[in-house]
Amino acid sequence: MPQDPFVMSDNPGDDSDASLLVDTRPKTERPKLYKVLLLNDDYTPMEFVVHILEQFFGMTHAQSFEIMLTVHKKGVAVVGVFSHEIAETKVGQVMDFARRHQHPLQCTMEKEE
Ligand code: TYC
Repeated sequence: MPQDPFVMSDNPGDDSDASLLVDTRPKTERPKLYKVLLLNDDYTPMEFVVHILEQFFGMTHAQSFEIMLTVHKKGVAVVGVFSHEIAETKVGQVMDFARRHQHPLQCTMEKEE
């Protein structure tokens, strides 16, 4: 009895009489995350960098000092991971503050893969 609309298929797993296929894929994308990076230079005072990490990234003095030393020794460190908007704000705050104090400190962001 092929294609009789009132008789269900006998074959298990056969969708031929199903009227609805449910799409179970989530409709929301995960927000992309961005790493905020601090770069070393030879001129910005260590205490200035520590202050920035406390002020703009909510770190304790001990955490700030540790990250500052990592940047000083390795050249760069991730200081936080944020949404695009927050990362952009942090980079702007750091660059503004450094420029106002005439230090060459560089702060950038990059997409986390
Ligand atoms: N290298 C700097 C100095 O010796 C200190 C420093 C640390 C500068 C971290 C920038 O992101 C930085 N005064």
